[in-house]
Amino acid sequence: MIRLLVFALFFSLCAPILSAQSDLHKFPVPTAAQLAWHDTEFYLFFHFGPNTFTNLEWGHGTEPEDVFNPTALDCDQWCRIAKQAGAHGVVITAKHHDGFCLWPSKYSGHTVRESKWRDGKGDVLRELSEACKRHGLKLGFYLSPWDRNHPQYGTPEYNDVYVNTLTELLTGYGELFEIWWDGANGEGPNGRKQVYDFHRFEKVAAQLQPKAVIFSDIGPGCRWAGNERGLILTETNWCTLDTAGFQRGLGAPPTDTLNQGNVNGALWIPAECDVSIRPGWFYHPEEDDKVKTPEQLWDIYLKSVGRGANLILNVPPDRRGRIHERDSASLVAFGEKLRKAFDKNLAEGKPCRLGQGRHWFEAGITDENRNTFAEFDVVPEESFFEIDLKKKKKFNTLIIREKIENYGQRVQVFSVKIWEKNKWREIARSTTIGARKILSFPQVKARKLRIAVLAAKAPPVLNEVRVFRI
Ligand code: FUL
Repeated sequence: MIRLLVFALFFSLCAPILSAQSDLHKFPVPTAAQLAWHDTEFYLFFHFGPNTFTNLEWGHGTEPEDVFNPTALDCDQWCRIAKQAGAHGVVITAKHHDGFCLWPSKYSGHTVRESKWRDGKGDVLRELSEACKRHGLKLGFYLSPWDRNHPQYGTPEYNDVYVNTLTELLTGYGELFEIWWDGANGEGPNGRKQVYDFHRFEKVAAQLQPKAVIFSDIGPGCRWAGNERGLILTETNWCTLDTAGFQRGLGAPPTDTLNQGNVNGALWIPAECDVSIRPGWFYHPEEDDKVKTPEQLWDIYLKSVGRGANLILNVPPDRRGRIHERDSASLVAFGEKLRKAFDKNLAEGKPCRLGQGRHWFEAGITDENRNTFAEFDVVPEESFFEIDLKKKKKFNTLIIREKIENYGQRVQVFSVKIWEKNKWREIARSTTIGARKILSFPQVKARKLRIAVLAAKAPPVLNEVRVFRI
């Protein structure tokens, strides 16, 4: 029996039923900041600092400040390319493990201020944050807890230093969408290791930038996806995770758990896939011919964003302080492919009905309006969405979204069928959906298609289906 079918447009009428339903299922759900983060989908990562000039990946922290000397820094160029690539934001290494600060921090003696660059008056973060505003990109900062330069590293005072530098970043450059804490934790200049006061860092971040999502192995905002290839490795990706007993770095959950999440995880901590467009995170001239192709980027996109995660793609600026021509060519071509691929939604505004047994209901999930949605029971073979494309059309890709807002993630298995030669033929089957699923299959030609949920943690709530020929 149909439990409920609601459109948010009639929300006021249905609200009592809706809340009664929702109370039945106390699943973790995203916060407002996490919802906005899910919609940010794809952004660029900039690893930039002394390593760019010394050809290292992990600087020692002893590099003279003068090595940092970009000859033609152009953050507008970075942002233009990010936009053309289809990215919605950028994250930069404000400080990597070598401790060098790309801004003139009051709490360090190892910063742009101590370098010759712009006569010690430069601030990369200022230039980037202003460029982001001009180009309509969101901004995030990577602030490495591990610091191989700071004299107080390895003592309780370093936690104060970290809080102070974090405060500078969170108060000096406008609104941030993400704060990045990597898991590496080695020794500082005195051979000492640090015990980080992450609890305090989290509190400071929540207070100063409540809309920023914190990335780390275990969140709290979003989680590392367990590999640096940018991939959700299987079709399954739960936005929920259990973190009790785990820590960042060596004490993190196993990488396959980070990749798939926990089906009944207690917390909403969705996956972010990180990968570099080159073999290294920092720029190395000898890698100029190892830039990933647009096709490789597309494959990564489908296996990260397409599997409900976010994608952070590293594009390291070179010694001029510009994105290298090879990288930009690849990114621009990828961006074009992305725009073309999802340009024409064949299902837009087409009739979509929810069928269950002999009952049919109109379902507002083809209207490109994320606020309309439909909730239904799982009754294989009897309960499904049917979309009528009105004419036979060729297609090979679907985008499906669950209404994670208020409802969380529920679908465990779903299938897609088309009406062909007077019967329904299954053309694809997959597992989780969550924030989004981009489902590809060999091209078919059909007028009608059905999406049925075969297993779910609770009555599924979908709010969007789009159909494409890519
Ligand atoms: C890791 C770091 O050790 C790498 O240098 C890089 O920044 C990567 C994104 O995160 O933890």
